[in-house]
Amino acid sequence: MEVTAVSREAGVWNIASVTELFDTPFMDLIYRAQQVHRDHHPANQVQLSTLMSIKTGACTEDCAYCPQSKHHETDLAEEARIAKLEEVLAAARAAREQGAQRFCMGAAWRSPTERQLDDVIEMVQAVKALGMETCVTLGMLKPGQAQRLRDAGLDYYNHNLDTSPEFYGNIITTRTYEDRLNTLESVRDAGIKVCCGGIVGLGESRRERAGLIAQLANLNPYPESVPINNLVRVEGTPLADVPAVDEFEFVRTIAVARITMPEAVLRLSAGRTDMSDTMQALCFMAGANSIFYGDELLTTANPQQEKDRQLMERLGLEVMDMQAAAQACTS
Ligand code: SAM
Ligand code: DTB
Ligand code: SF4
Repeated sequence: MEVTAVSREAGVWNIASVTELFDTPFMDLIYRAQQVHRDHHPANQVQLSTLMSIKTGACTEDCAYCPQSKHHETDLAEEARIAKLEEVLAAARAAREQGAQRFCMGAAWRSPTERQLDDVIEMVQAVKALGMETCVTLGMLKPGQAQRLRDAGLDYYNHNLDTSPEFYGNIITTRTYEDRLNTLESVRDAGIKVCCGGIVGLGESRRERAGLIAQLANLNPYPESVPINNLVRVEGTPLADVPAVDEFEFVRTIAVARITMPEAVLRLSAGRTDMSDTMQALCFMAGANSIFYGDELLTTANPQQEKDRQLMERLGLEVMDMQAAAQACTS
């Protein structure tokens, strides 16, 4: 059976064409996503990133999903200080021994000060010296700060658009969509690879999910790495009681991201502890090819590493060969 054609105006996705993809019968959509996936990536490989929170909680921003915002009353133990270099190095070494390829460090800041950036730069240099890829997510950056991180050898900067421009105001009021786009531009201009995605299950409609994917796919160029998070509903946040998104709708979101951003590495990100192995396998089938690997995300749980190793073995998934993957993307 022929898969529905999708209109692409001058190579640009719009909400209508992305919604059209979302509306495709499930089997056709997954089939098409698998085809795109196999054309651009090794079919049975998954990239592994380990995440560490280097500064937790007391964040001034009011992101409705986030347990680290000081605007919400959650059970989170806040840390006034940034992690010590030795703590970070110990965690990165352990992650490397467990097989992680990239070490991602996250801080609950609106934006870092130059002093804070000094500390992060030391961390980036030390982790890189272990032979790992590095990623940090520190909030908004000015162009000069992005350049400093690039000079330190940073590989990826994570900064999510989170949702569509239309829905964004329901979720965050302390900084604008434009602010986010400006940081992404600074990161791109500095020559750092962009890790940018969003969250599914904030109470958004399918059209708004399509709006997020269209925004990501229309970034020029689109991000190298795209994390798709399933909302972790944390007690005390305004979104604690939002109904979970239908599982097939989540898988569809992965498939649509795969089709619209063929070369991106797509990360099945937060929310995996609530997913069955079967659901995760469907996400891989739809084109996800990266996970956070480690028993914790920033403040919430992630599947145990042993459980992930077993899942990968049962599915015949291997750790991504980064050199081969880079060649496949440029050939
Ligand atoms: N403060 C920085 C920022 O907001 O860019 C970096 C850390 S922040 C925790 C990184 C990302 O984690 C957010 O953009 C959001 O996409 C994701 N995130 C936070 N809380 C989440 C939750 N409860 N469920 C799913 N994703 C979440
Ligand atoms: C991303 O998109 N997801 C990660 C990472 N980038 C920094 C964070 C998920 C956080 C989930 C909630 C928590 O553990 O605090
Ligand atoms: Fe702060 Fe980032 Fe959480 Fe928003 S998502 S409250 S900016 S840590």
